[in-house]
Amino acid sequence: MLKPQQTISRLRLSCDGLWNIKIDRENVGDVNGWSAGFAPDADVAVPGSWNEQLAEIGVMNYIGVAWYQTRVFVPTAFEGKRIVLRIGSADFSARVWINGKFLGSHEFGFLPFEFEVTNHVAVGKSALVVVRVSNELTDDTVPQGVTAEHYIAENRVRDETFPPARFDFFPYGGIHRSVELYATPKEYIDDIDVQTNILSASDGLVRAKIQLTCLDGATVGFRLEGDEQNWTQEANVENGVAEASIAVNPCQFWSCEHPQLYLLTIQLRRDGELIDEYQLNVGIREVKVEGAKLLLNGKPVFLKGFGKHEDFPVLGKALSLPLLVKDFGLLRWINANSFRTSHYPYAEEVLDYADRKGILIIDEVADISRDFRYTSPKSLENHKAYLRELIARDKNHPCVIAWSLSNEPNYLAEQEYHDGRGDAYWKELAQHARALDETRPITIPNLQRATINDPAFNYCDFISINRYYGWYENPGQMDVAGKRLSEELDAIYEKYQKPILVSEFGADTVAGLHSTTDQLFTEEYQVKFLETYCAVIASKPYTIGEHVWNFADFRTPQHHRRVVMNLKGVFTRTREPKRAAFFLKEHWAKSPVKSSVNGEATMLAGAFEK
Ligand code: GCB
Repeated sequence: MLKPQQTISRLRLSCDGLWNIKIDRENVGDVNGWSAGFAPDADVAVPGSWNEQLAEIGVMNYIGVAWYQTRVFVPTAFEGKRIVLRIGSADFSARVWINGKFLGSHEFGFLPFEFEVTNHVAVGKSALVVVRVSNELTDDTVPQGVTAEHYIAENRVRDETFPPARFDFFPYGGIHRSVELYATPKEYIDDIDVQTNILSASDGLVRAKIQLTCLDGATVGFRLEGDEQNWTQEANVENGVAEASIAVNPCQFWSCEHPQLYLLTIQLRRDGELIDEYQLNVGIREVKVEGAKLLLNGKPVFLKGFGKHEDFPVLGKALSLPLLVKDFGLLRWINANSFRTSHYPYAEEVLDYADRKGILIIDEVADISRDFRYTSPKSLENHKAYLRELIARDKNHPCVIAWSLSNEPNYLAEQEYHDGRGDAYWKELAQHARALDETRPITIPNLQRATINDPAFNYCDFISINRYYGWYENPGQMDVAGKRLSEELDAIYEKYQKPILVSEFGADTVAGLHSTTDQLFTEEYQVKFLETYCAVIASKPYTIGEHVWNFADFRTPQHHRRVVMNLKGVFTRTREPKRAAFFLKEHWAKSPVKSSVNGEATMLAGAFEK
């Protein structure tokens, strides 16, 4: 799915701003006809989560339906064009109307969706947009939901959180990313699929496949612009498709140190006349898993970074550009080269920025703590559809180096996972992922309770493990923790012979709390925890990276083990550094020289672009 863009043939109109909201606790909005407009309860900022923004009207912990509305003036410049309404994300599902006309629904959170509205609006007049948003989740949704009834049925009252969630981050509701009305020509460029290869030290290849809504008789021009040179090609449209293979020489490959982007301009023409134009940044690079290594452009790369969250006071899960710039500045400051979009796809603006800054991204499906007692064929179907939408959105980003299909399945160690059902599930999902994108490795972060016999490991190109020895187990005993981590890493490598990323490890830390002895929650203990893990990881030739949990403190549902937030951040929620930040900055400044599996020393790539 192409992001809206302003070009010579396309126009964009932001619908962000202050909208109206009406909370629908009794779910009566449909019968009361709110889709045609309603008397609001309050104003609400879009993008924004309703929770903290409107806490004072009683929606801080609200799980349910809320109706949004705004009026948008459709400019006369949109006359004669195809007009589309696009919502960057509405969490976790939405139904949309324009001028009272039902446009459709979207079931997945954290992903964009759009509807053509050409025939439902009048140019030169305003249109009423109504969106019914729900942050409810069920057994079949991605991610799965949990209710008080589940807790009782499972006899696990002690695990209860409020609001109920199957995951350890706050289930914010709302329209979290930008809403736009955009216009394209009636015949238009529908999709672009770019793949790149390295042919030699100075030769790169860009293969572009363009989907068009017009059939034969049209041509497509391709122009690839480098800093000093341009390459052009022309192709005929056949059955709605045009393709080009552009050899780039001399080629600057995209990397962390030098994130070179080439600007690809696609022009659709008929009889020499320009119909539509779209531009895309292209990074020429290759990612591969070979033996026990992760290779970027043929060189081993060691991932230094974090699991993150989209989370900030008042904003909730809303996109904030100042925060984006701040976070990338901190990543650079701390010498990180990567992060995982734990536990859901982040805003497209984040990936655009990572392309520019040379940050490597593991892009995660919002499937969290999947419980196989509640997993049905419908769940798998939804999971596959989610992955399809994610890959369609993010496939052209050079920063995306891997797909994470899920986080920590088998969280409750239910036996249904290990009786063949887990294996069959991942087998089918992994096949699906590879059919959609054969160029990127896949992984599924494992938790210890799923054991080293986790069926997910069979289908991963590299293994990811989330570990908390020294925190949830062996608290205060980092010597025991380091030993257990070391033994487990060896056991996993011996069994699977695949490279391993330690994709989570961390300790809750109250900024400003200190101790001379090993004491949970102190800044010193967080440093000792991270030092111990990093030393073990560095001693293993088959490890390909360390992602600390978490970049910053983040809000969670209420639970006796959380003080409002998960405090495992290396930065506080408002981005002040804890002591551990200085440890990591120094540790990551040394690009570690690790002994490789077959004995020779390897200098690892991945220092931040200077
Ligand atoms: C995990 C989860 C993450 C939690 C973290 C924790 O394994 O993947 O979502 O926040 O542990 O701090 O418990």
